[in-house]
Amino acid sequence: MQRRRSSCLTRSQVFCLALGCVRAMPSVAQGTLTTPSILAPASTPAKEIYGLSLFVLLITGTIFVVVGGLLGLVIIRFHARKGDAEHEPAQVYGSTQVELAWTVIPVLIVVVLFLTTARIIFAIQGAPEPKSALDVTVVGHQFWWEFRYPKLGIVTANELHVPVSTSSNPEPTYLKLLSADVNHSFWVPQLGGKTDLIPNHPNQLWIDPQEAGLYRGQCAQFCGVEHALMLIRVYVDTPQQFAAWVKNEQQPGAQDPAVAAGRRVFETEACMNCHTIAGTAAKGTFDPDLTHLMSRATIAAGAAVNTPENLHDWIKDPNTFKPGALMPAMQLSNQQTDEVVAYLLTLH
Ligand code: HEC
Ligand SMILES: [Cu+2]
Repeated sequence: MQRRRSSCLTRSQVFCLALGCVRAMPSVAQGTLTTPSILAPASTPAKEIYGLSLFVLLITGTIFVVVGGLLGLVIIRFHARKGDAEHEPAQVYGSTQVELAWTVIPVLIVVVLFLTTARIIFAIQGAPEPKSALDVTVVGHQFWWEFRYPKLGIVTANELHVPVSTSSNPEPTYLKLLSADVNHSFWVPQLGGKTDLIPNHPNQLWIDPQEAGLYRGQCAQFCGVEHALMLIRVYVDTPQQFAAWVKNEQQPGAQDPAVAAGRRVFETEACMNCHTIAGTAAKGTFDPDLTHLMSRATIAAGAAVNTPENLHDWIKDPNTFKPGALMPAMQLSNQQTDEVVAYLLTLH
């Protein structure tokens, strides 16, 4: 069981941080993973942004080579040599042609960069939402994600499921971004650009992942103590997988009489003031919906793998693997903790 990530970074990880990619960063709950790199886009907006960054790199790279080359040439060819007369070279002042050239050329370059960037921003933001699109409302919370599917009647947390969107069967997902508290930022590098979740200012983001798989991301806006463990997992499902997931999520919570003791703990120890389990008296909407807790691979926004031991440790004291998490340590006895975990384990 991996509890805390190592605090020292390797040189490649520091390099990655500097580049803004989460590439070789350590992560719990690995499984089958794609690399969360901006260099491997898998959805139209991410591809457009990647293309734009290559274009900008090409232009700025060319400027670097030309300026650096000229500088090198001048240093080598015209440096002072032994025996040179000790007087200043001819001073040229006020050449209209030179001044025009170094004003007009940079202005043209900036205009080109501005127009290409603006074109891509408008093309992405202005893309009309097709009828086949899936709507999801994303609510950022300190330090986890709420995902609501209004048309499907589903509420879940931290692990977003969306269908794959192919050219023959386009099914993009439109995310409405809200915040319950402070500013957050939704960023799954392979699927789209960073977009902020701002209180009282709904934002929108769309993705159309073209290959099934698991895509990772994280909150990209400092939002408080545990910001670093506010991870995102996007499961891009095949149509069959997605239909099966939707069907399961639409069921009410399990009602297994064998775990009635645990359910009682849940309903009497304040858990239900914060959490919902559909089909029971637990209707708290402040914190993650637990109706289908066991359908998730991780808990606490990717901070730990969803195992019985980790659930136990989490309920004993959430600070064990997520210092600063806003769930209180509930001071349950060991027996109560075991009972409530046994109950949670039935919530498939
Ligand atoms: C004051 C509100 C509050 C109470 C009371 C509370 N929780 Fe939580 N719970 C939270 C918050 C907030 C999170 C999300 C923390 C995070 O990921 O940063 C959470 C997360 C969880 C998770 C992980 C869910 C997921 O998918 O990540 C489980 C399981 C859980 N709580 C179980 C319980 C149980 C069992 C009790 C009662 C013994 C309980 N909680 C009481 C606020 C609460
Ligand atoms: Cu955040």
